[in-house]
Amino acid sequence: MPHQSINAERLLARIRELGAIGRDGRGQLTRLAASDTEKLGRDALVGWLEAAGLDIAIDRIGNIFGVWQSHDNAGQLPLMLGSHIDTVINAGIYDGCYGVLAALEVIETLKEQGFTPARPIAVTAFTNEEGVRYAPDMLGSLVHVGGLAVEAALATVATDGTVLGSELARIGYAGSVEPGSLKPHAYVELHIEQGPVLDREAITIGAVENLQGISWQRVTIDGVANHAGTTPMAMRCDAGLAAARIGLFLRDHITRSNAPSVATIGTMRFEPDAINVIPSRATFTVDLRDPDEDRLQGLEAALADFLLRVAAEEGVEISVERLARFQPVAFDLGIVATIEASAKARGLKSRRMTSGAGHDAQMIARIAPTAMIFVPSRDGISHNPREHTEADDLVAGANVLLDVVERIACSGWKGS
Ligand code: HGY
Ligand code: MN
Ligand code: MN
Repeated sequence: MPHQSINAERLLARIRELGAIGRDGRGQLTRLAASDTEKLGRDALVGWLEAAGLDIAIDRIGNIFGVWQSHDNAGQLPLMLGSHIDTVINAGIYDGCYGVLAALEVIETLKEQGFTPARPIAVTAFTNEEGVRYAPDMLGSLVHVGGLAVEAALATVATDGTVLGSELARIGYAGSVEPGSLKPHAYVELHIEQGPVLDREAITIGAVENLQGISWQRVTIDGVANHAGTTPMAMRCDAGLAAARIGLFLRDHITRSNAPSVATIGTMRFEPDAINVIPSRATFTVDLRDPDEDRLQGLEAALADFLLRVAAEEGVEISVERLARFQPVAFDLGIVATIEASAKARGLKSRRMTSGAGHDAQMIARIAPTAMIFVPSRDGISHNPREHTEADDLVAGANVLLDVVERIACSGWKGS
């Protein structure tokens, strides 16, 4: 049977159009959760969902749902698709947005082809997947699965001092639907890989079977401000130097361990932040990840021990605040097999793989059979304006999603 195909030009045009929303005077794309620029992206998405004839629902944490349902399947649990449209700072145009827009494209294609799903199909854009402005990341999907009370989530204070609930109300996305009320029969998320594996191996489709654990902490080091010129090295309580030692420790510890763990210090702030003053305070974040929970705990413990050692050796005080902690997640192997079968039938090379990045799928996997489809990221680059995926790969991924949706939304599919 000839394979159906999505409307490639419609999908690619929308990705470009959404990618143009939220650019600053220098042309950089930044749509942080619940910001004015993200509102513009949300408005564009809701417009497309409405034009496609979907029922729109916004829940109290701002998750956006577009549901295709008919009177004869309205009682069934929906097949949920989607991802996120918030971005990091100076972002690429595919992270999250590709999955949301491809999900909409699949629904529009199925509607145009007269497909009658046995269950409703929902497109979802989850709030604050990136976690850049409000921690933790994947916040909207975490609330959706009951992992965080919506009141606590709405009270979250941002790095810029704003409160999430007030910002959602300000941009008009403090919805009324109770989070979690749309219970999925299954969830499939299409996403760019954001890493080097598929690109390096020239493989088009990643059938993602698991996702690594994530640990986010904020570390504050308090030393003593002093004169950069008159203070002998042995007399310093240098918060900046202590922070630098911690970064080096993480890199060397992981290198020695020969494990696939990764560590990132993505934000760092000194006080008083003056060229000729020894820093009295250093505040920075530590992002640790590993596919194995025991190894991740071991890495966290090694860091905690080193913080004690550095505090004693450098004469500083160190405090730690936990920002996020998610264990590794295994996805539904029945859906993974369906992804592989679609790729094979379409003559596309595929491989099973682990997700290095966090995704909303890792939350929805707590309440329903879930899996992800990856397509290659050129040179493995992401969270960077150079993020790029070839149009043919974008279309191929959306066509595999189309097949998987048809398979799951038809009456026969019962999960793995
Ligand atoms: O941090 C992550 O992996 C995701 O991009 N939020
Ligand atoms: Mn993403
Ligand atoms: Mn991301």
